[in-house]
Amino acid sequence: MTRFRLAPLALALALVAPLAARAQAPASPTIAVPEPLRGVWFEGGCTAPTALLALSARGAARLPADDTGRLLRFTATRAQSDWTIATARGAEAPRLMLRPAGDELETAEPANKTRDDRLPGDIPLTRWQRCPATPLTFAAQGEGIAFLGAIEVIEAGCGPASGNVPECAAAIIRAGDVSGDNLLGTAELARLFRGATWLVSLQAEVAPELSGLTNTAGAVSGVVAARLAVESLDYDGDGRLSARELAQDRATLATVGDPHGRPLALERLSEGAALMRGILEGLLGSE
Ligand SMILES: [Ca+2]
Repeated sequence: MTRFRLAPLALALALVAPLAARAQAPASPTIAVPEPLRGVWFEGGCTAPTALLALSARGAARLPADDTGRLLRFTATRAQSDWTIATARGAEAPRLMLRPAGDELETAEPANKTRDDRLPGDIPLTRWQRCPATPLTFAAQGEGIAFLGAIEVIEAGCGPASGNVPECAAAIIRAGDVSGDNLLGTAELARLFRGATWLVSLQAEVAPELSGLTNTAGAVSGVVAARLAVESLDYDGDGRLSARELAQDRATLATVGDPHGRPLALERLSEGAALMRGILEGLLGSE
């Protein structure tokens, strides 16, 4: 549980720090699920589907209605006959095969040891359909599914391929801005944090009902982390974060200082109260 409470805070830190150092190798434009296949698919009809499959450009989340879900984040895709074979991160480099079947989608999940040139072989195929409206069973997964795409926008803007702070800040705004004002308010940030919590718990193959979305602690900590982020960075006090505020002190690494004064004993400044006391004592020359 602790992990889920910490996840939004971890993301808060990730959002306000340049992500370049944390990101993976630059994504090649060829690593992509074909656009017509992206979006949300259902297995077992639209009234009472048994599973949901969400496909983003570089990821897949499979969510059975009554079991633990699975997250795949792709590092490579390639075409083989009418299939797209996507290979995901992970020690066993799991693969997901996808192909259109009329208006529907067919998938296959090969065993780890099956060679690519033997695919799909006799693996059972799963058929998925689009539904005109979200079946209620999966309504609570919506923010997480949205974040599956949002994290890719952030990665594209913050990875080493772009690698500069203004682009990273703009990508974070783009990923999280719901209202279209190009700013992030508390609710928009909390939504990102809840989505991140969902993704982290899915990655850990934890049951969806334990994920941050439906878990009170996770949801509350998302709001707390969002308030913290807004209060920490909202320099103009409008209650929302702009790309400029996100990039403040990061876009331009600047320090000015003052030639007067003398160094305080920094080891005494490690806590908030000590900080104030240390500064006052330092100013008063009693350190
Ligand atoms: Ca602001």
